[in-house]
Amino acid sequence: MKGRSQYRKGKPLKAIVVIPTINERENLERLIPEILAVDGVEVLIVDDNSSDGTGTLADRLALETGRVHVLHRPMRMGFGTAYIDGFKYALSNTDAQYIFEMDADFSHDPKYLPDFLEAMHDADLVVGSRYLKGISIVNWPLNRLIISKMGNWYARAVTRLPLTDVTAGFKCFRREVLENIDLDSIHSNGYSFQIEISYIVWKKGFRVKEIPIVFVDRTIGESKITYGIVWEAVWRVWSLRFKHLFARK
Ligand SMILES: Nc1nc2c(ncn2[C@@H]2O[C@H](COP(=O)(O)OP(=O)(O)OP(=O)(O)O)[C@@H](O)[C@H]2O)c(=O)[nH]1
Ligand SMILES: [Mg+2]
Repeated sequence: MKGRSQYRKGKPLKAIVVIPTINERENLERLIPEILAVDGVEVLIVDDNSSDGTGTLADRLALETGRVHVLHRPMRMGFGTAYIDGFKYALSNTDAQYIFEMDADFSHDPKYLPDFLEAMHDADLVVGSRYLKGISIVNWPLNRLIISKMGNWYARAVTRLPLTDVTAGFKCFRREVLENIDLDSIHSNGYSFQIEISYIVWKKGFRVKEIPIVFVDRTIGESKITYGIVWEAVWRVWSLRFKHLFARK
């Protein structure tokens, strides 16, 4: 894998936002300037050889801004492994104190980045929840909402993870958290990636906290969710529960 090395000299970087992408050119073009408007924040795009030129756009933004890093992977390999590769890159190539997960499709509004950073003062992982204050999801069809709600209830019942939104994908990790978990032990690749990583962090005894976010369904580009991803989450929570049942915290 190749990528760009650290740009910033002297002052440690406050945060890096890791964004996995498949065909998100139009979204990325608008999203990156909004993220870079936040001081002390850089972006890492993990692109799986998008056919719409997302990777080329990311390279151009890297050159133009000096605050964008790009990891190119040869083919679509799932967003779970994209995050793992992105985290490893962020740990070895930057000195970022905080490492974010974020989707490229504006479901995760960059306006919340300062709220996350504020919440990190007394937490090791902050999760942006769609269910902390009722239901704050805009434009989802009812069936999608029901699947998400039931999935959350089910995964919480099996794992006991104390979060209102266990499949949430807008998150911020303290650097030390990612340094202290075994990233190679994570094998989930879809929704269950989000459940698994929060579960491991919580089981290790780190402080996990939620803040409310309003989640807006994508308006540009196509969803990459498949039935396979949903089914992976259904069985994976049991394997998580059993794997960690006898493990030390
Ligand atoms: N690198 C990489 N990125 C991916 C892959 N699958 C999805 N993504 C990205 O992961 C993020 C989340 O994917 P989405 O399709 O938005 O999934 P979602 O948000 O759960 O589903 P929707 O609400 O339908 O959009 C987006 O930025 C995608 O471009 C993958 O296999 N590799
Ligand atoms: Mg999305």
